Order: sequence, then structure tokens, then C-alpha cells
Amino acid sequence: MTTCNHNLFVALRAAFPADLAATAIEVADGPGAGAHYSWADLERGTAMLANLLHSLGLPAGSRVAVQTEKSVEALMLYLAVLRAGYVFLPLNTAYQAAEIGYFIGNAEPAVVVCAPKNFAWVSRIAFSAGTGHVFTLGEARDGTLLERAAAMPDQHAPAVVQADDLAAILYTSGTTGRSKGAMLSHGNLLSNALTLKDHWGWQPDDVLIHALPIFHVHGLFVASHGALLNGSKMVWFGKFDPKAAIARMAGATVMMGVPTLYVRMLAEPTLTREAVTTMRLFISGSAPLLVETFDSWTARTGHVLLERYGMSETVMLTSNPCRPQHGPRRRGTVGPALPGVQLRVIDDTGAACPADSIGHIQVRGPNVFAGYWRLPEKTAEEFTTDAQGQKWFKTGDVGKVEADGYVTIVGRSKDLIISGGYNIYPAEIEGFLNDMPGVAESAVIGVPHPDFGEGVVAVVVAQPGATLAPAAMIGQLKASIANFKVPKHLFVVDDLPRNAMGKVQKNLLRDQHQGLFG
Ligand code: MLC
Ligand code: AMP
Repeated sequence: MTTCNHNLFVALRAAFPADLAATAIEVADGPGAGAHYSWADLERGTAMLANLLHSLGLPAGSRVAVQTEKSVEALMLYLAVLRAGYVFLPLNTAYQAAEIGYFIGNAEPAVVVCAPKNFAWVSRIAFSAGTGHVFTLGEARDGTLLERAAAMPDQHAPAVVQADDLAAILYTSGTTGRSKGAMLSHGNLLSNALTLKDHWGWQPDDVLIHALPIFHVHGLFVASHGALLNGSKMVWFGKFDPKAAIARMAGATVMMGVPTLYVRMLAEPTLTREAVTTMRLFISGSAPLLVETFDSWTARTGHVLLERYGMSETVMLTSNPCRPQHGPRRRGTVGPALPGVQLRVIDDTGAACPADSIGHIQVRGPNVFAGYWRLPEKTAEEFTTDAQGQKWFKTGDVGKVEADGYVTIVGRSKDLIISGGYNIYPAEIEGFLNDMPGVAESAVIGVPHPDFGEGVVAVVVAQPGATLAPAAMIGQLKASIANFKVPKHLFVVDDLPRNAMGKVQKNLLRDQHQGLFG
């Protein structure tokens, strides 16, 4: 009897080219710039790391939490966690102690891997939360993880997993409240990767410019799985630098980015038609792409940006067409639902909206996550069941579907700011502000920002008799939370505008400050 193994790593490994000595990843910047990793290196490196994880005797379903700078070894660690059958938990490198404490406390990882420079504080948090093993991994192949893995065998039989076994947990807010761990299975990730491989027409000689972080869906899953599942080479940037990315486009064919990446490349005079002659596909997502950016990109490069839409809970949901015969890439839209994904728009009463009418976007499909980590009630709230008994996930996005299926996102019902492709939850920042001495209440909003799409702004009311110092408050936030979440401006006001129900009218605050960033 043969056992069918649904391990995502097995599918990725099966797509490696026959010539294992060929380059899989070329490092374009940072300490390893110029290094080439072959497919054989990925095979051996992930085997050694998977063997290290196995040697720890971890229980099934153990989480491996990782907060390290981007490196090929960090990608190998992700692949090794899949290979060994454990659950990968990536963490933004900007998170500080309060944030890391929350994630580690909530997810209870058996293993934590952090940057060598953070070992002192991360290990203190991890060990006090019961984590058994803390390793370090630096950008320059330094740290205890690789030292330990170096002594391990370089062959490893991938763990046998079921399609609905957990592969990763990604922390995200959902529609409200504190960060929740979205549980993604091997089946969720593989089904989406296979759909995108076909939909985006991956070709045998494709070369991907990988310039996104690998702690979110976009860089870790959409970009990396795309290249790996096609046996395609990646040009690996640890950090996005528009000049360097443009310079490296000669010989490359595909790039994925959040809109800020395209805005920044457009500001470079070196972005010309000649610079992109070998490129065939530029994909944008994670945040709304302005039509000005879409148009400027076409005018400058001759390429029509392909915009798509997704979430941590669902991976990719919609995409503009890749091939002309499937239709145009329509600016301002995120394209039709991907094959296998069902998407509907529902009004406030729960009825289906007619074509072109705005409502709440709900989705279902093999890509939709299993639920939030240890939050069955919250999970139940975020799904709804239709008359046929089918479950739909409430995305928290507001939009419409045209008669020919193209989806447009017009806003969000969730109180969420997306800045440079990172999600920021106003409630979290308001919590930190409200805890500061002399603060009566606060409202955090996102307003248009030319670089980041939305910029974070705080509006704060002082307690009677208290005097607040905005610069000092911003300084205090910088010391406590990830830098991208820190408001770029903080205003002290007498009152917050409220409606008859007493709810803060953030729309009025957004209107008032909408020209702030020019
Ligand atoms: C950096 N800064 C930001 C910021 N990134 N501020 C607001 N929003 C951001 N996104 C600020 C820092 O706080 C710092 O300010 C200053 O900019 C310099 O920091 P940096 O780290 O050097 O910035 P930089 O390298 O320029 O980063 C910008 C960026 C990065 C756009 C390259 O934010 C990025 O890689 N974004 C991509 C995010 C992403 O991959 N999202 C996908 C999510 S998945 P100070 O004052 O402290 O000096 C998802 C699902 C889907 O949403 O559909 O894909
Ligand atoms: P995250 O929780 O980080 O996965 O972010 C998912 C959210 O990003 C979605 O719910 C949308 O609000 C937003 N998003 C992703 N892609 C797009 C897009 N192309 N246009 C508008 N919003 C997007």
C-alpha cells in the first residue's frame, strides 16, 4: 500500500530541476552578495535543518517561531519546518519585546529562532513562556542553528502529513481585536500555489526578483512557492533597494511587490523600457494600487501591472489575467476570483448584492484557512453559513463584482491601516497611547501617503489638567512597538468627534487630515 504524502515540501521538491547543480538562488545584496545556492544546496540544507528539528524530539504539531533577517538560510529553515512536519510561525523583524512576548505566549512554540543580536531578550521571553529550544540565525550564516545543523545527516525523508495538517500560523488581526494566528494547512498552501503557477503562466526559464520580506504571505508563500514550484531561479534581495532591483532586472522575468515598491522604482530615472526588456510580468498586491501608479508604470516600462488580492487567512483570492486571451488587466480592479475560489458580495442584511453594487466580500475555496489558533469562537464569528450549508469566510473587505466577474475593493469594514503593505491595527496603537500618563483617549487613523499608501496618524485627548508632549509620546512608542506602526504625526485635541451612539467618527478625522502627507 502506498501512502499519499500531502507535505507541501514534497511538491516543491518534486519541482526542482533535474540539474541539481544549477543555481536556485543568487544572492543580490547583503553579507552573502554574489553567492549562488544550487538546488542541491537547498536539498541538503533543508535535510540537515529538518534532521536537527527531529533530533529535538518535538511533539507533533510543534510550532517553530522565527524572527530573523531575510537570508537564504531563513528560507531553508521554513522549508525544513515543512519537511519535518512542524508548523512555521514567521515574525516581522521590526517586532519588539511586547509584540514578541504576545506571539510567543499565544503560540507556545517549542522552538524559537532569532537574530544573534536579539538572543538575550528573545530567549528570556521564550524560556519564561516554556519554549524548550532557542537558536540564533544571522544574516552572514552565523548563529547556533547552522552550527548545530552542520553535524546532522544531509538526507531526510519528508514527514508524511495530511492535506489539512497545519503548515504555518500567520498572525493577523482578522476583522477586529488583537492579533490572531491564522492556521494554514499544507493543502491550503499547495492548492493556491498550483493555481497561481498555472494562472500566472510560470515558464521554464523564468527568473524571479525576490525583494519582499519572508515573514508574510506575499514574500514567503506567493513569491517563494511560485519560483520553487516552477524550479525557477530567484534573485534574492535581503532588503528592497529600488536602484538595485532595477539594475538586476536584466535577465530576470518576474517581480512581485507591494505598491510602495513600484512607487519607489518609478522615482528612479533608471527605470526605462530598456531596463526591463527581459521582464514579462510585474505583480502588485497586499495593498491598493493607485491608478496613477498603474498608468505611470505602463507609460514608463510598457508593462501593464498585474494586480491581485489576497489575505493571510486565504492566500490569493483574485487576480487580473496574465494571458491576453483571458482578458485585460483592468486598472483599479483586482481581477476575477482565481479558479477554485468562490467570491460573493453581501449586503448588511446578508442578501447577495447585484453586480456592481458595493457590499461585504466573502470567500470560500481550498485555500481558505482552517481557523484562528485556539480561538474557536472567534473563528465561528468570522465565518457564515449559507442556505446550502456552505461556509463562507468574511474578509472584512468591502467591494463590488462587475457583471464579467472583475472585483474592485473599495474599502474595509475592519478598522485596519495598510502602510507600505504592512497591516497596522489602530486598536493596538490606541491601547499603547491610552496607557500613557495624562492620556484620556485616542484615535488612530490612516490617511493618504505618497510612499506608503496610508500613513499612520494619532489624535489624542489629554486628561483634564494634563499636558501632553507629542514628540515624547512618539519617542515612547518607538521604544515599544515595531517602527512601521508608530504614528508619523500625533495631534493633541480637546475632543474626538462622535456620532449619536458615542462612537468615534474616524471618517471625519480622516477627512480633516487627508492632505497631511501631501
Ligand atoms: C518602513 N517604514 C515604514 C514602513 N516600512 N513606515 C510605514 N509603513 C511601512 N511599511 C519606516 C520605518 O518605520 C522607518 O522609520 C523608516 O521607514 C525606514 O525603515 P526601513 O525598514 O529602512 O524601511 P524600508 O526598507 O524603506 O521599507 C519600506 C518597505 C517595507 C516598503 C520596503 O515596508 C516592505 O518591505 N514592505 C512590504 C511589506 C509586505 O511584504 N507585505 C505583504 C503582507 S502579505 P523610522 O522613523 O523608524 O526611521 C498580505 C497579503 C497579500 O498583505 O495580499 O499579499
Ligand atoms: P493581511 O492580513 O496582511 O494578509 O492583509 C490582507 C488585506 O490586505 C486584505 O484583507 C485587503 O484589505 C488588503 N489587500 C491585499 N491585496 C490588496 C489589493 N490588491 N488591493 C486592496 N487591498 C488589498
